Amino acid sequence: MEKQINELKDACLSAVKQAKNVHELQEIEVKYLGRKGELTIILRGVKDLPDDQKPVIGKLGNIVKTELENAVANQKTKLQAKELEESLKDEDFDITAPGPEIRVGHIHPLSQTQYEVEKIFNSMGFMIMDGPEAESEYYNFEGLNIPSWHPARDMQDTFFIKNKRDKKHGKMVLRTHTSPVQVRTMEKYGAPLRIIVPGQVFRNEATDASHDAAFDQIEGFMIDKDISLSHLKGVLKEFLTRLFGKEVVVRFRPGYFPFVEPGLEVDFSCLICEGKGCRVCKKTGWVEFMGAGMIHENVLKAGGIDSKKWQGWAFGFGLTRLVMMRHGIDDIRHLRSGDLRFINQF
Ligand code: FA5
Repeated sequence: MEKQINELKDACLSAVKQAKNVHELQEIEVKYLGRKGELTIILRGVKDLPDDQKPVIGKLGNIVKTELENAVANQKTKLQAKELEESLKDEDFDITAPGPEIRVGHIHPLSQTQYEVEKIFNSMGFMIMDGPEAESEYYNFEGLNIPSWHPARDMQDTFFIKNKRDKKHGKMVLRTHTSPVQVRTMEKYGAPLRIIVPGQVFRNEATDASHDAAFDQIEGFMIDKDISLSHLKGVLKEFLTRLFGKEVVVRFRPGYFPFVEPGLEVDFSCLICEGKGCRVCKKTGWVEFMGAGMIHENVLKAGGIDSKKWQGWAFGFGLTRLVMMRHGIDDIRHLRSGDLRFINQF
């Protein structure tokens, strides 16, 4: 049997060498090494040999099988390269020409700034929260100290969802601000809290260069013991200075929002003219930035937090307007237009 195996090996190696193409080689492979191939059949017969021959012939058979498999694989590589070369001979193909351009997308300018804001607040110990865009009327208004009869409802008109009701809180709306996440987070985690909430909000408003019906806001709030507006000023100054990479001055003015008391409007010094007055800051030297204030005790109560023990502040600003200012974008509607000529500039 040893002789038979060696003869088969020589025959197979010579056939492999002479194969003219991959197809011929495949036929040779099947003839010798396939399931019904000659070597396979010989190896199957090893079990019927006398015991002293079994290991010797078995070992030889396996060595020959590996050798033949390697020979087939090497020859296949050579024949494939040859076939490729031949097939390219007649083609007008310049192997050195650059390939087609691969178009790589990039992060939208709104998300770019959102991620930067998140990173800065995160490094100051703030957790990032999310909330539903289709929100119950309760969390959007009542929970924030705006009952249905209150004139402050007129400040933010929204879209009411007709056929959907929240199991616990009834009527649903598209949220007009990110503030509903305040009460949701208080209910879930209790005090103390340091949170920011980036998210999309909706208003039933006519659009113009600085107003859209869907835009992005970022809410922030902090609840702890002995918290005051000076903490808010410090946090905002640090945030804006890091975001713009320049020293920024923050100013508070009185403002009204039903869910804070006292309420504030927050401005920062214009970075374009450095406070001297220009078109961007309407010659005032200040840029109007956000609403803020100390969280109203009714809001803490709605969130299950004891206002005798804990206080906190909250703020909310328009991410969309911040992005417009950072990049000098003069019309808010560009940002969601899906126009690649605009988006590809960032
Ligand atoms: C609010 O939405 C309050 N929730 C903010 C707040 C939070 C106050 C916490 C106090 C405590 P306001 O309606 O002013 O407030 O909106 C906040 C910001 O959203 C504005 O300063 C502005 O930058 C942006 N904004 C408002 N309406 C639009 C709009 N139609 N299009 C684009 N941005 C808008």
